[in-house]
Amino acid sequence: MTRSFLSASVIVALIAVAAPTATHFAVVKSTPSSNQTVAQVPRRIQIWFSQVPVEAVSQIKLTGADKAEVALGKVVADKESKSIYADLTAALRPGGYIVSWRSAGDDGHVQTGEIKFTFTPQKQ
Ligand SMILES: [Cu+2]
Repeated sequence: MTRSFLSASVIVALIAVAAPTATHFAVVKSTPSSNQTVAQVPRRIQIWFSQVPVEAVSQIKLTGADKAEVALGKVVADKESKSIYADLTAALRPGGYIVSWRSAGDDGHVQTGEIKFTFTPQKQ
């Protein structure tokens, strides 16, 4: 076996492994968006995915810079828009926040991720 044949085989194998990931359950967009600075408290945290999210395993958690969890309303999975969302009922202090989400798509594999945003109220 020549070296070039071997590396070609390795590349083919890597593509074969990587291919299913391309169609995997993934975040399409969110509000707030990743690394966004918002001037007003968002009324709702919403994350859109590439597949219909499974409500039973869907979670949204919001934590502040002090690691304190911010209360959110019930997490809803919307089939039509392929999104999950939760309404924000509490007031936010200015600062950095992390949205931690958990959900699954067609193959049922639970995925997790984080979306960071910053709340900087506009000075009056
Ligand atoms: Cu999967």
